[in-house]
Amino acid sequence: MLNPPNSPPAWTLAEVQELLAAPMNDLLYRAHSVHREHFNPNEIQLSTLLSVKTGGCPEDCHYCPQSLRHASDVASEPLLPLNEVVARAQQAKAAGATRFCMGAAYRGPKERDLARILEYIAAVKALGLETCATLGLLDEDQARRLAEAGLDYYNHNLDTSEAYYPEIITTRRYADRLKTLEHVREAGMRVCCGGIVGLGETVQDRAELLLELSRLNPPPESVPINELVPVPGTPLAHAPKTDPIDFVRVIAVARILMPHAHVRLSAGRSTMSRELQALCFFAGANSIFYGEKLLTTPNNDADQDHALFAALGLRPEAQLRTESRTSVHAG
Ligand code: SAM
Ligand code: DTB
Ligand code: SF4
Repeated sequence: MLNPPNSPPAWTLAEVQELLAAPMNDLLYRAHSVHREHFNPNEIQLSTLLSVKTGGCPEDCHYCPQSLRHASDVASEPLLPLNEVVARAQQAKAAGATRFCMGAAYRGPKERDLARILEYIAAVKALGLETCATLGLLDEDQARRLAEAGLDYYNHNLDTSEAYYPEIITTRRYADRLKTLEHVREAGMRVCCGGIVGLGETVQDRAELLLELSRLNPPPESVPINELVPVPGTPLAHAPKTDPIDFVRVIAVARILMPHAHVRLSAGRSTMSRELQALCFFAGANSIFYGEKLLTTPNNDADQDHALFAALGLRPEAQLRTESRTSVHAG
């Protein structure tokens, strides 16, 4: 699908760089204004993650504890049984999540595993949850089958700029990721695509990533902005911590460039103060990963998050709306 004729003009790299460098109050004011135009500023969407296939990944992403090539403590485990995935999705729904995201440590899914993943998707969707999966590279046929099974979103991150990508991942190309995103779109699924801040990238790399995300046509419906979780044993274990102000700038610019997207404050949240998270929400983040674990690393626990929502007057997006949108009712 092409941009409609009345869509706003595309951003240039210089403009995005200017936004990232703008006086903070100007940037926050602008991002928050865009946010209010398109969303209820006091509502937040909750996605729960489950690693359905952990570790043993052949790729070499320098940030990732699940790569076979790094000496992290994450062991390789087999694909989870269907009943375990359904039980975890039921727990996520009972805790208030509206979306359940299943992650697998693959370069791309193998046929035998895909058959079981298609079963997960149908079963999770039947609970009245939105479904999301992140399984690495897909071909056209795999994307079509995932969509047919009821997959609402596919998460596939660009992670960083095209120029910096080979410094972080050498086992696949940026173009491979873009191709998978095309297959996901052609199959009719919604796209969840974002990146990581703190990989040693420059501000220009951040601008290029944000621009690339905004130029996906159409832009992603969900944009996860991760802060690197430095995991012992990975090549980025000792990467310097990102300045929190610079992290908020990335959130704000994502909001301005992709006004209709849910911008997700993603990995890294467990080491962020409540005040920093509040600033991210003001800058336009309106989604989080919810539940005590991301894929292999800890996340904030639900009680902490509810206390934060109460302090900020934030309301989780209602499940009811999800159910009416998907026309599936809880069993
Ligand atoms: N294997 C599939 C792939 O890479 O597309 C799906 C799972 S992979 C773990 C999903 C995403 O998690 C990556 O694209 C990356 O953005 C994020 N991620 C992985 N390790 C991370 C870390 N240590 N810190 C922050 N984000 C991380
Ligand atoms: C995304 O952008 N972040 C999530 C999800 N998509 C799959 C993953 C974060 C992983 C953090 C490291 C870990 O827990 O293994
Ligand atoms: Fe594998 Fe995904 Fe981790 Fe890369 S990010 S090593 S592809 S699990």
